[in-house]
Amino acid sequence: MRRAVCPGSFDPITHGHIDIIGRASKLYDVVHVAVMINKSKQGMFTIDERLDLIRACTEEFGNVRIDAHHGLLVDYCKQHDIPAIVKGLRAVSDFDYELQMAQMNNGLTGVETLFIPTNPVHSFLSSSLVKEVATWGGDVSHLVPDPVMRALERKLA
Ligand code: COD
Repeated sequence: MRRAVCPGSFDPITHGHIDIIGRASKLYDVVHVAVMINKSKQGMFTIDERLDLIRACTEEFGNVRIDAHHGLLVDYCKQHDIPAIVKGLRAVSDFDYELQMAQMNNGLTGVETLFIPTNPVHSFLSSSLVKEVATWGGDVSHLVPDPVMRALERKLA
């Protein structure tokens, strides 16, 4: 069984994330989506809310498993026998940090990182910008799926 993990904060999941998860789900038998818990970073959505939104937005793929993990990504990979991390790359600005993480993770346990280039229509898209624009009343309905849009409206009401 070929497994990979798409890790992230997913606060909240956007069309950019979903595009990468969907493309990974065609390449692997099972794709784990792991919400990495960072206790020093206060998110807009709780971990449970993020998991529910990811579940609602990835059901269509049929081979996606959703988890939360506190700790190192390489430990999550070890626990679930996952040899590959799949990440999306938006721009050169992503590359520097992603390369460092990929090399660190590979040095720690030998896990490989594979990069999928973002769909150009999502190259400017991040969860942070979605939250900022939505907080100030801007329309983000084209950037996130309906369940996320409804959850944002409830949060910001
Ligand atoms: N298009 C394509 N891909 C996208 C887009 C987009 N518009 N937006 C996001 N992505 C992809 C990127 O691959 C990104 O890496 C991933 O989705 C997740 O994005 P975010 O913003 O939800 O999550 P990040 O960047 O905050 O996630 C960082 C991690 C949580 C993955 C990282 O910090 C981590 O692995 N932490 C665990 C602790 C650990 O192991 N630390 C040591 C690292 S060496």
